[in-house]
Amino acid sequence: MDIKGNNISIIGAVRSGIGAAKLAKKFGAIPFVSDSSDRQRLQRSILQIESERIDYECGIHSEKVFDCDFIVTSPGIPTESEILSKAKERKIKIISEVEFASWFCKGKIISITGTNGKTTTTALMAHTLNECGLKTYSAGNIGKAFSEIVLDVKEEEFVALETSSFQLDFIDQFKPFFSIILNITPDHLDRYQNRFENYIASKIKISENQDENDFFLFNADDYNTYSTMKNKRVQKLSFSLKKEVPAGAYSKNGKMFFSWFGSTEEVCSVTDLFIKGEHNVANALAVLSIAKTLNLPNKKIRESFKSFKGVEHRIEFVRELNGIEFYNDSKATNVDSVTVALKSFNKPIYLILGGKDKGNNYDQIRNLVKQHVKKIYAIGISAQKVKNYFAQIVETEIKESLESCVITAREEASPGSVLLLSPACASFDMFEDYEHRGRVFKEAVNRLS
Ligand code: UMA
Repeated sequence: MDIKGNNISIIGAVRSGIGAAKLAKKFGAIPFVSDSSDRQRLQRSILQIESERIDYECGIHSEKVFDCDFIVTSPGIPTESEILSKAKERKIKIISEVEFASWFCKGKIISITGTNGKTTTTALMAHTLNECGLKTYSAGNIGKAFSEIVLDVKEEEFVALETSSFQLDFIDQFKPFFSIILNITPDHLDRYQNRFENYIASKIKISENQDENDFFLFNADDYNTYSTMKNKRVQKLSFSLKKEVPAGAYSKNGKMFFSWFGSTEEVCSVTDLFIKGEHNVANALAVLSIAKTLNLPNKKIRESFKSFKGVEHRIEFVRELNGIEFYNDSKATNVDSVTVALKSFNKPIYLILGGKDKGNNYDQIRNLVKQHVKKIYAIGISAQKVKNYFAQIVETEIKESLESCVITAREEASPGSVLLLSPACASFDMFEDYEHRGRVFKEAVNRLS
């Protein structure tokens, strides 16, 4: 794609925005970065932008944004935000940062979306393919902008790209070699006009440009992942925890199988997988489907499943103190993820819940909370909503900070129980992002003596 001499306005000046601006400059375009946060909040970004001699503004989105050939937007900018609405009114082309980066990708993209399990699957995918000798980068929503690594990727190499619905909202020609939808349950409804079908439509876009040379892998146990799929050209694979599939992977009687239109082989046992829980078996089946489609050896796949120890902030064990175990599940930004976390323990749980609510309905975890949770500590701007809902079922206390939750839980919890941060909400009311929230939690836990 020739962008030489193009004026490109980039909205957002953190990971995606800076990555895109540097990439644009490298290919001879003239980037202009605009971020509505103030200078103080963007200190680190500004240092980078200035050192690259890239033009920028902060604290405002001025008219200058519209003086461009097209806009590259960061995933954190809501589709209905003032700046993007105005750009749409003026008929300026808007693309997402992953779309932009994909124009320069020489290797093959494995794009992974889904409401839950994206990060673990992306990390396991990169780990497995690398262990099998295929150089694979991981990028995207997992924490590293695609633009930052795209030029490192050689033709014969792969990128496991965690792709959120926010990143898919403004794709145009984005064409992965493998696209994967792990599952779709209601999430981010505040960004999708409270309409689940809009969120599904955003996820399904992952495959819209794929053709007969590409593969679409869906979850045969989750109707939403394939029901609205209209692409007839792409080759379809699926995975299932419940039934045999014609092409793809499934689990049966504690074993994982790969099938390819009539021939089936056993690849490994469920117990080979170090990371626990049924949800992780499903994630591993997705990885296995891709690894076997690429003809990778069973022995290496098995070994990589054994050696993969999981990802930070996802039911991450922090420490044990006086018989109380502390777990960081800051990545649980929706009710579905909390369901998975609550099912992963058979010990009494002290649960930290709350933050920036995205339209949560807690009915789904009502019974689980009743069965497993001893007490809830409610935090963030949704603390009162959490208390209103749960106080009838279990003791619920509003707390001002994560640190005070940790200190109180340490006093109140008895040996043999778990303190779990699994907030069901976004973090932006109190923290920079869920990773920041997880780090603050771990620091508080590690300070206990
Ligand atoms: N901003 C504006 N104008 C606006 C609104 C926001 O300028 O109208 C600015 C803010 O002031 C801020 C910047 O936009 O400075 C933030 O943009 P961003 O949130 O997109 O920041 P990035 O660092 O680029 O992070 C994004 C993803 N963030 C989101 O999707 C919210 C990161 O996913 C991702 O790792 C990163 O790109 C690299 O690809 C985070 C996330 O929370 C981890 N994702 C959500 C999730 O997992 O639930 C989807």
